[in-house]
Amino acid sequence: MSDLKLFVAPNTCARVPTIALEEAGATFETELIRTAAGQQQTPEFLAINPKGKVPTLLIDGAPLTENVAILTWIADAFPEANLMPTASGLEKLKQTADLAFFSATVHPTVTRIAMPIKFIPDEKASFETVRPLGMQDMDKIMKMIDARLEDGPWWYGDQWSIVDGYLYWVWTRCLGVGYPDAPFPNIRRHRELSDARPAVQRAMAREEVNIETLKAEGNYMAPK
Ligand SMILES: N[C@@H](CCC(=O)N[C@@H](CS)C(=O)NCC(=O)O)C(=O)O
Repeated sequence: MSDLKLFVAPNTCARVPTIALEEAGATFETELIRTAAGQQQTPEFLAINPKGKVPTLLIDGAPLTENVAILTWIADAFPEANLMPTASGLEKLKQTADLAFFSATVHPTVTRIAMPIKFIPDEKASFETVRPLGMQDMDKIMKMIDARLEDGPWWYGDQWSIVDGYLYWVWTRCLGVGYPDAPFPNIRRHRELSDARPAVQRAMAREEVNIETLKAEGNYMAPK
């Protein structure tokens, strides 16, 4: 059994591997990175991940970065947890495409909605321009995802997978900054079912502890 440490920050995409590890029943430690205070850019953290990002998973002390790789590693390391449907050849590559879709298409759209200030260094202007355009693109994405879940409840039908963990993070992140859920009944159902999963609850409880720590330190940046 590998020694696992996951570098995390609340509300970020580090929620996805946290859920995956909880679903796998893994024994793991999380370490909070204070992103609002710039801890991801310190020499100590950059020595672990030169990209200065969470999540980063230390596997027996060796860092693995990028959600697509981290989630794939977790699924392979805990086969009995069935975190992805069994597949090979083209079907396996389609699963990689699903993870890459969330990482490379949906996540950057989340950033435009949730952190528009990253694109225009004027908060008011960013809320008035970047966010609405991000919302428009997100509507197209969510419409497609909602249609995919019609026969659900999960991305791959009856079987929960780490793609569902990814959707859960994206969706909750969007709702946290006022994205409307009314037009997407199947994603709403997905969220309710996800909230009821003990592993998701344990992952969110870990985040809650970190939020309280950040608040106590004055380092918490609430979504707005
Ligand atoms: N492509 C990376 C993206 C990682 C990423 O953007 N992480 C964000 C949090 S969601 C982060 O660390 N932000 C801190 C920063 O950019 O300073 C992945 O999928 O793992």
